[in-house]
Amino acid sequence: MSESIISADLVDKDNGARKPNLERDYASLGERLDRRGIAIDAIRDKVEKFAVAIPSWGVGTGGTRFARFPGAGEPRDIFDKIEDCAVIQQLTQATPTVSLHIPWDKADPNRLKQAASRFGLGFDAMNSNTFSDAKDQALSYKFGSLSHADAGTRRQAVEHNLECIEIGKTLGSKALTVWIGDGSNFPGQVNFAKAFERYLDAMKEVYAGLPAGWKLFSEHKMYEPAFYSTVVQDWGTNYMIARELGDKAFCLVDLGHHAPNVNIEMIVSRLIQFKKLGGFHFNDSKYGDDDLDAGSIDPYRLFLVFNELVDAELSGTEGFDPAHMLDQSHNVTDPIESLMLSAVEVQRAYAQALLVDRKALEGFQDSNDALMATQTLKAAYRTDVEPILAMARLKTGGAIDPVAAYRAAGYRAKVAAERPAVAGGSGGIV
Ligand SMILES: [Mn+2]
Repeated sequence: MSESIISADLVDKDNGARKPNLERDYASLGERLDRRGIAIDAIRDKVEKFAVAIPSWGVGTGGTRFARFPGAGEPRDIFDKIEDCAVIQQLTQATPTVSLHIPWDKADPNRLKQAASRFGLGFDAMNSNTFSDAKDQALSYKFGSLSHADAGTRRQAVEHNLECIEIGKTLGSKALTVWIGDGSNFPGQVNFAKAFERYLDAMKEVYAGLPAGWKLFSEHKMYEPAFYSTVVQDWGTNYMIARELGDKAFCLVDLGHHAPNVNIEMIVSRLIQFKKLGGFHFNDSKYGDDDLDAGSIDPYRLFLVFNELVDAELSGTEGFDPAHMLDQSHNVTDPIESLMLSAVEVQRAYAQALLVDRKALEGFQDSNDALMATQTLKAAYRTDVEPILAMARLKTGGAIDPVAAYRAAGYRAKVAAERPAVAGGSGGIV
């Protein structure tokens, strides 16, 4: 039995007050879904099994290029971060794993494993960092890492990735995510082809170090911190990388790493079709890589992404097993509240996508009935699935209203007293 940080009595009491209304809402929605030929319990069962990983860096307060305003009770180290992640999992029951960032979260792997298992948490993908210089690092990444012109710097970056794999092996992780800041700020600064060739050669060395059963995720991003070109700038380049490296290499899609208006759901479909979709970094954005809470700006886009995922899931696409992770920066909200609600938003998009009448949709597509085809998607999207999500949480021991239970528990005030404010800390802009 794993430990609970928030008092189970408090959660029970809060749930008890909300349960009668939830049961009525669930029954009413169940009746309406039944009329559409959908069994509500089957949807709830799937939602219960749906999980999204929490990034360790997400529980700290983020920042912008201009400033970072630390929040009260911020985690001081990875062990505090694991406790915050345990709170998110306890109340949502949707986030059973944590994704670590090395070197930010570097600690004795056995101690890390012990700290997480206390709360029943596991570890998701390991994230390497060659986009900033670690303390006492021999060679700088100012002008790149895996694509750097200097062989010694590339070697150092490869070794760092191999070290992340080693740590991950002890933790029970099964994937390495590589995102690099490599690129250029000025035309002519780098030779595009040579830089990409150096990157591929370096990644081949990292790939060779993958243990059996592991996956390697490469993450594309069109700009920032390099503002003229990046080495892994788009999904096409990302696909080439995954193809070049081999069967264990997949593309990771961070929703914020595209130009405004790009059709991300179509990218997702392409990567599924060619068996190279590795997983997601969920977040939302208005202008660039804003790292806002999932579903906060364009929930319909999130739904459309899940429409593609559910389509692949239901059609039994071979090898389809994408990783789900949040990747956000919380500048003005309590990160725990944002992450709880974001996990729920991702679940919501999944539940809505499960409601799409796929047989009807196919018929409308085949008969070129554009209006009814798009209305079929809208009918699923317009359905308020909150009772399904809340019932899934209640059934698995979470909170019907995670934010209300969290606030009632006074967790933030409690940790603010225990964790004195520290200067600096790592940002969350990745
Ligand atoms: Mn990301």
